[in-house]
Amino acid sequence: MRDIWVFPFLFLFLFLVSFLIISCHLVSDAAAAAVLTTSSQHYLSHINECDALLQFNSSFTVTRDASKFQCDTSYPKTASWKNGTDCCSWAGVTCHPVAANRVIGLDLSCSQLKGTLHSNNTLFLLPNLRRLNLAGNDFYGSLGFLPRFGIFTRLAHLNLSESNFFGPISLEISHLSRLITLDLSGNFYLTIEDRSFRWLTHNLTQLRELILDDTDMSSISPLSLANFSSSDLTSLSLKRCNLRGIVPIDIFHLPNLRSLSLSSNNLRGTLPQTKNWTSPLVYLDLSETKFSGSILASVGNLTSMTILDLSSAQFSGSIPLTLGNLVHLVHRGL
Ligand SMILES: *[C@@H]1O[C@H](CO)[C@@H](O)[C@H](O)[C@H]1NC(C)=O
Ligand SMILES: *[C@@H]1O[C@H](CO)[C@@H](O)[C@H](O)[C@H]1NC(C)=O
Ligand SMILES: *[C@@H]1O[C@H](CO)[C@@H](O)[C@H](O)[C@H]1NC(C)=O
Ligand SMILES: *[C@@H]1O[C@H](CO)[C@@H](O)[C@H](O)[C@H]1NC(C)=O
Ligand SMILES: *[C@@H]1O[C@H](CO)[C@@H](O)[C@H](O)[C@H]1NC(C)=O
Ligand SMILES: *[C@@H]1O[C@H](CO)[C@@H](O)[C@H](O)[C@H]1NC(C)=O
Ligand SMILES: *[C@@H]1O[C@H](CO)[C@@H](O)[C@H](O)[C@H]1NC(C)=O
Ligand SMILES: CC(=O)N[C@H]1CO[C@H](CO)[C@@H](O)[C@@H]1O
Repeated sequence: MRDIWVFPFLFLFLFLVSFLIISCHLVSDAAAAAVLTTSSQHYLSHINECDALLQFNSSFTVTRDASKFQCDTSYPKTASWKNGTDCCSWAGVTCHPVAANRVIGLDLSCSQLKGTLHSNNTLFLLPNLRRLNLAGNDFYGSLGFLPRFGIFTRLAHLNLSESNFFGPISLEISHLSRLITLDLSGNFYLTIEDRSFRWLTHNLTQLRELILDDTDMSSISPLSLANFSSSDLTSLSLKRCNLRGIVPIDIFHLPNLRSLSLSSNNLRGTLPQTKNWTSPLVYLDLSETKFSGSILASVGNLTSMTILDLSSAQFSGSIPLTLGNLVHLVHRGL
């Protein structure tokens, strides 16, 4: 009798034990799998970033002509890249100092690259980039500032100067709210439209250097030229941008502006007409504009000035003697 009662309990006990053993295995398998996934994801993302660079490389040809007119010296940095080696050691590539699986910098300026950058390019699989410099190459046929550039939300420095981009820059430029320097100069067929520019000045709150020489800004209202939300703006260069209209006097009161060039635009305006004008400006170029009015004695307050070019503008009256106060001046055009 007793044995008959024990048997089902024993069976149940064995069943429970084996269930526990199996589920323990399942749990530890799951844990092991989780560990594997994170480490292999790290590994994979590294492989993927190096791969992305290799594929990026293979979308271009290398030819001296591509950097011939833009660069004093050029050499093909990608020539030293080798499939199967760690891309962190390749010329022009910088990886994160701690998380060494992340590419955070790519400097291929003046590297003789020639080809079209499409929005499906694997360059856009490098979301951790802080610095990107593709200046001085020939990306002929590459449309403006592709919307895909908007994925680089961590970028602090972007340089696409003299690289043959064309068409309107897309609104996505305003996603790059951590940009400190932006150089799009020398792309003669690149247009910067009013809406994009207004978002740019509004959203790029860390901006210090903005260089847009030789781009087409003909649709921009000069009113927005003094409307930067970044109080750190130190350098603004807009030479030959096809700008027209009246520049607000506020541009001369941007608190940290040290370098300003509005040269060769159809712009009107005056210098500040107050006796107490002070400013950190060291470089001011208003040559070949329609700036007019008198040059007041207070210009002599700008004692750090090294380059002052007011030539071929429409200033009137006599040249103030206080200009002699500008003892650091190395170039002046009046
Ligand atoms: C790099 O090498 C791997 C394996 O050797 C190959 O599958 C891949 O296509 C190569 N990539 C390029 C861009 O040559
Ligand atoms: C980089 O691209 C060039 C031109 O397409 C090619 O000749 C070279 O083999 C590529 N380098 C690597 C490492 O794949
Ligand atoms: C990338 O896009 C361009 C233009 O749309 C196309 O010609 C090219 O074949 C695409 N490349 C790949 C690898 O899908
Ligand atoms: C952008 O790169 C070009 C070419 O290397 C260089 O001449 C220029 O000074 C750079 N712009 C900035 C803002 O550093
Ligand atoms: C402006 O920046 C914010 C914060 O980075 C972002 O969420 C927003 O989409 C940006 N606006 C535009 C128009 O890009
Ligand atoms: C200046 O910026 C403010 C705030 O971003 C905006 O409301 C205003 O329309 C801007 N003015 C011009 C002329 O762009
Ligand atoms: C400069 O003078 C104007 C009046 O001409 C005055 O409103 C302003 O506060 C003065 N600024 C400084 C920095 O003294
Ligand atoms: C702060 C400063 O240097 N102010 C001078 C600016 O220039 C005018 C005219 O030369 C002087 O009167 C101010 O003292």
